[in-house]
Amino acid sequence: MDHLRMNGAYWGLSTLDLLHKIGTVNPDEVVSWVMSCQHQECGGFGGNVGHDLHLLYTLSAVQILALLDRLDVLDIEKVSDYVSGLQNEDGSFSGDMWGEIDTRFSYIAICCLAILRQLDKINVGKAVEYIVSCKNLDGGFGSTPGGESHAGQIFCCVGALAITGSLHHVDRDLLGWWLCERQCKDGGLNGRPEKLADVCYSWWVLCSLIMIGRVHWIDTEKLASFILNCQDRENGGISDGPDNAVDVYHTFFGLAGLSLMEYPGLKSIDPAYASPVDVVNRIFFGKSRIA
Ligand code: GRG
Repeated sequence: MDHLRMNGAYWGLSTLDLLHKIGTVNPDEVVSWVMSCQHQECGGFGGNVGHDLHLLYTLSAVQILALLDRLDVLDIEKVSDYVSGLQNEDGSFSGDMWGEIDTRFSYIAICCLAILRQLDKINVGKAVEYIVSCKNLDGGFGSTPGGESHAGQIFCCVGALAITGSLHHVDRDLLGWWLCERQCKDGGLNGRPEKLADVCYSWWVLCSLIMIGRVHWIDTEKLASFILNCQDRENGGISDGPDNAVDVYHTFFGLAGLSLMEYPGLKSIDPAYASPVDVVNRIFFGKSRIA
């Protein structure tokens, strides 16, 4: 998991914050490690020290710094130049210099630049146009035009459209129908038809339903029970399904799903930015360390 450590840090630290336990880590140590993963020549971040840079790890680094209210350590110009430089002519985004294109990267770039308040560095209209070109007849979205609808990609497309104020491109009833069909008999959600339920879709599906105002179309009580049933009562973590091995990815997305359902004792998480609501409010409305 070495190459994914930046994501692991985002999942773990966000989980702690949702549990009101972020105080258990030393923020200076985290910030210093995050910054040691940055590539000085262009501003992007790798998944670990000495690893290749990619948009995904760059967003995780920015989200971690925002969580700790330490965006001031960033050279905002440099990071946002790296992100915006990955936009292509047709509005899509590549994930890194090797050029793979995917709507995940559109979301990542848009979310990252919004947090850095640098969205004006890209052609937002074309970015939205590309995302809309990945919409399918079933109301869902795929990774590229014509790609199969998948709950993970739907989160990315709906999230990017929400951040850019473009949700009018979504057919809420049609997409809401496809998304609510993801609830399985055991109460859990799957990512596409005929697949098993997996705790991570408690995030990808649920927050998409929230963003389009159709969350009342699923049974949230049954979903909460499914997630709680995937918690390992001995070590506390959450797994993808009942009785499986736990990991930090499913622990975060399980908890984030519970937070979206206003489970007692948890901080609220923002469905579009995938960061705690108070962090998002601090970035956009509050006193943050960047001017
Ligand atoms: C900041 C929250 C956040 C995300 C960053 C990387 C990214 C943007 C989003 C990823 C969205 C995505 C595609 C999630 C799905 C991941 C997953 C479990 C894929 C496996 O899908 P299938 O259908 O297999 O091949 P399953 O396991 O569902 O049977």
